[in-house]
Amino acid sequence: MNQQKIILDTDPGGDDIFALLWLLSLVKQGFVELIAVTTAQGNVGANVTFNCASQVLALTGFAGIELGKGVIFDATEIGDAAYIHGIDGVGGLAETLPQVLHDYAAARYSDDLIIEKLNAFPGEIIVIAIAPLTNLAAAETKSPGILKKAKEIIIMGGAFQVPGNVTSHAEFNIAFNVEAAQTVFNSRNDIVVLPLDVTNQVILTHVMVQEMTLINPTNITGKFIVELTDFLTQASLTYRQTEGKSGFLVHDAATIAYLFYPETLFLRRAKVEIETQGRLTKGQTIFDGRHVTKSDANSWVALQVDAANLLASLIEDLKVLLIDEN
Ligand SMILES: [Ca+2]
Repeated sequence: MNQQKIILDTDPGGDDIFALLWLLSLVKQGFVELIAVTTAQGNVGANVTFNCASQVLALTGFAGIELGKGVIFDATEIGDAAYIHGIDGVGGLAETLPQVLHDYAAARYSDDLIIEKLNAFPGEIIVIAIAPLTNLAAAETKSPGILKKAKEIIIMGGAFQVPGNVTSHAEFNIAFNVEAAQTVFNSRNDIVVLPLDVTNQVILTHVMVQEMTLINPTNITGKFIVELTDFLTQASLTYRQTEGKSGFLVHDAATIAYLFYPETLFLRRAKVEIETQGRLTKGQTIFDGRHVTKSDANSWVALQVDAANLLASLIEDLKVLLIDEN
């Protein structure tokens, strides 16, 4: 089987964990070779996202996967998202997870890892970025042209025809480090973008994950998924993210759907620009929505989603992680 080489750039907890678990399920099914997980500062601090990713890898039997530590960016005007993801990124559930097996102090920085792997496998690796773009931009700055060596770059970020989630106009991953976002969007002409326009419609619920666990009710990964879903649901309701529906937005998982279930998404060719200055609009992602010739297009932007089938695909694949090895 032709395995797809992937690097996941991520800032877990929260919905990142669902994207990571979905990817690990595809590894288990033989569809993916996960080259590295490069953690990023974002939802919570760099050491917290590193430890969280390590614990999820240990939980699912993938502790051997190399983990990068996030490049530090301290000039952000946007606070982290610990208020929604908990100070450990997983709503206090970190204590229930296996020990951290990767060594933060000894780990390599995520930008160095991205540079090394893209040079080792030019044109072969898909980079999935579901965090602020600090690591990718740092790699591009250190080694200009390096991001062109990826087979494809897929980003969860931005808000085009819907409000933002950190300000009225800006989405978190872009707003956290606007210069980094600009660097990445300038790096090539085929960036794939999964913005809030589609991810706002992808609501994972307790009922969905509870039914999933029936395949093996005592499995600890299943138990963790249900508890994390319940925690994120409460936070989402508090911050009015789901129009009152009991569930949470599993934003980052949309990137995995694009790759493995592309029939669930409808994309538009566009030139995406990042507002890096605006007093009220800093961090906004903008394209020309008129039906005119697209000069200098740099992206494919998802604007419609078949959320029911995306979520069904996620649930069916996660079940694979709940089956015990003999
Ligand atoms: Ca994320």
